[in-house]
Amino acid sequence: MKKYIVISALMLTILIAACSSSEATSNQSDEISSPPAPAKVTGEMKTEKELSAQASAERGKLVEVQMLDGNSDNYVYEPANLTFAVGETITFKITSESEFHTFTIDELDIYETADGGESFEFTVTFETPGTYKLYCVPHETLGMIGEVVVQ
Ligand SMILES: [Cu+2]
Repeated sequence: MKKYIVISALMLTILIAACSSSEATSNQSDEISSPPAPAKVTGEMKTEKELSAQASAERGKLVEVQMLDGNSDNYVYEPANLTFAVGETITFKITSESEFHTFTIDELDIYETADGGESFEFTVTFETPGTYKLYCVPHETLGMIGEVVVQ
């Protein structure tokens, strides 16, 4: 008796499947004839060249400043006088000869440092015209000063 019920249940399932199979088939062919629309790509695709151009635009012009101390009583920035245009973006590469130095401009909230023999890079966009004093915190009194003019 149990077996009979199981079999008739099976038959019923097959019947239902057979009845709806034509619908299923037509659904399937619909899917094949009209594949889903491709996913939309949002944002701009950029080539590596464009990306590196963008990166260098953000970095602006590279300006190297040596922070010299080799002649122990002569602490200097080289160059010590720098002039930039308002709105100009500059990436500074400061390189210390052999001691710890700072590249400090109080009015512009710039306080960057380099250990002896090391370089450090940072990017600044000059927004306000003016004449700014550059100095090295440990060596200001020894004359390690400079001037940054933004005009
Ligand atoms: Cu110094």
